[in-house]
Amino acid sequence: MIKRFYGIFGLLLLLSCGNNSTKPTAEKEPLPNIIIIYTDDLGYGDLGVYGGKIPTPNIDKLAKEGLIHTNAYATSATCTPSRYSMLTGEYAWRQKGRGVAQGNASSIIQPGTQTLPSILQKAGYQTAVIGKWHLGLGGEQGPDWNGKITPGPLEIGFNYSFLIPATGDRVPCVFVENHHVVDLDPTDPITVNYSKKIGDWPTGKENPELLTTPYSHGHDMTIVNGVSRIGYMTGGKKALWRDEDFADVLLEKSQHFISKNKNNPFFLYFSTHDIHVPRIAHERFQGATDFGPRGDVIVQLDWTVGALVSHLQALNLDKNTLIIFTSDNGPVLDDGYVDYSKERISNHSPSAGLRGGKYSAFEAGTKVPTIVRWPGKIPSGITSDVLVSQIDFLASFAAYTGQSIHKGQAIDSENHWNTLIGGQDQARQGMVQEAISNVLSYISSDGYKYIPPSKGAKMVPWGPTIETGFSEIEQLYDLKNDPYETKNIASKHPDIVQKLRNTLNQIKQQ
Ligand code: NG6
Ligand code: CA
Repeated sequence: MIKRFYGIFGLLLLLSCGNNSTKPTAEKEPLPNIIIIYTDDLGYGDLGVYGGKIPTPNIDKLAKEGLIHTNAYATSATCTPSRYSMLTGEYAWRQKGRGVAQGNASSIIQPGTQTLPSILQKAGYQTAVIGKWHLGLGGEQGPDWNGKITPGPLEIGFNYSFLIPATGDRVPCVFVENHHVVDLDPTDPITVNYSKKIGDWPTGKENPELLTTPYSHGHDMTIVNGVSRIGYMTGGKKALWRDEDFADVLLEKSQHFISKNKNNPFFLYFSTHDIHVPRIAHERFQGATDFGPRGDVIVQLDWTVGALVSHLQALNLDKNTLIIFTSDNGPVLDDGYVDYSKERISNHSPSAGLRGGKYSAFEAGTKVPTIVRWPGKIPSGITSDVLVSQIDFLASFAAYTGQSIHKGQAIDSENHWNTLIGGQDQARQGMVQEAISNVLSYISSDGYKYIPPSKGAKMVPWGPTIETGFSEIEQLYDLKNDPYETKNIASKHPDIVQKLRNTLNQIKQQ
């Protein structure tokens, strides 16, 4: 159902969104620029417009000028599989090796795969990914940090890439621009190892006194910039990043890409580091809130979004740019560093009360804030509770830009363009959701969620305040009437359980 909070002009606009009249035609409209702002670990309740207490005025403004989705999902409760699915239109769990990737993993998306950027590239867009990648780089042996790093984003449809190769908490702590590490001194080559210590750089385990951000679990290997990471590295001193500069560097690269492409359609996959761990905001945002570093990086993220929109406005690109703002998975407080997120959470609920969190099969794992703003095309101030999955971005944009999808590619992606932009449309019938340990559940468009039995631990082992959602018995929740998943109604509705179980098994076998 679409709720309308706008006048007659907006209504006319919305009605015109409801059919295919937003499809560009040669004489009518130019293709819009597309920006996906993909945040990391931002919860359903973390923004002001979703009830959050941490100030996010710029993102709230973005939302109020467009459409707020209240029933939108990432495909997975962790990063790599959500990103894989969004970019390829195929559920990540269909093949092994697409779980949370190490920092030296080889490319997970193979060249030749049709992707969201490759489709838009074919439609005439200049495409870029700027920010966190976490989908592996290089061939079977992994990335050659000291040479040409390929294959990577440029081989699957991006014209430009500027990457945090994996995550901020994994080595190597260097940026990769297109095929090369930025500022690498060839006389000081980088070595990376994920199983044993190499070189003589201190580690968190051996030298905790050197840490400015102590670790709480994992993350006790090589220290870079006062933070111990996952994995060991040595070399590449000149190329090392400063975590405090992530937001500024990524914004600057994005602004540059936008300016350079102001006269042609562009697609920017702007993948922020915020608000993943380690949460180290720039000095000017440190202490910006009483919520600790997690609050600071949310404020920094909000500032980034404001600056990006201002840049579009300054170039007069604002009206013809469709922005999607969303997150790769749900929230977590202690994700391996002592940053007092839990102690300082106060009355803010990162999941807006949804059960679970990052990693979990419960709702907070994958239900994410999702905002779509497209001035002049999407009326301001509307909300939609129609089911939306990020896996449908690919087919929806392909349909909108008139591109075809090859047989056998993007097999799980469906065109729900009108739903995405707030028009009336048939929702997808349902979707598969992935939690840690490859536990898959199914959510139907009429709001039932089926979680099959699984043997895993009830609480996330390294984040003991998050419920995994795993149980040895079948679970069924009526999300429309029980969004917080308080009552397992499986035994009362064996018919629904059977139907959803069968559907899930069928999709798994496709
Ligand atoms: C976990 C890390 C966590 C985070 C996560 C990936 C430990 C103990 N925990 O293994 O800190 O890096 O992987 O997060 O190492 S994600 O958002 O990229 O999926
Ligand atoms: Ca994430």
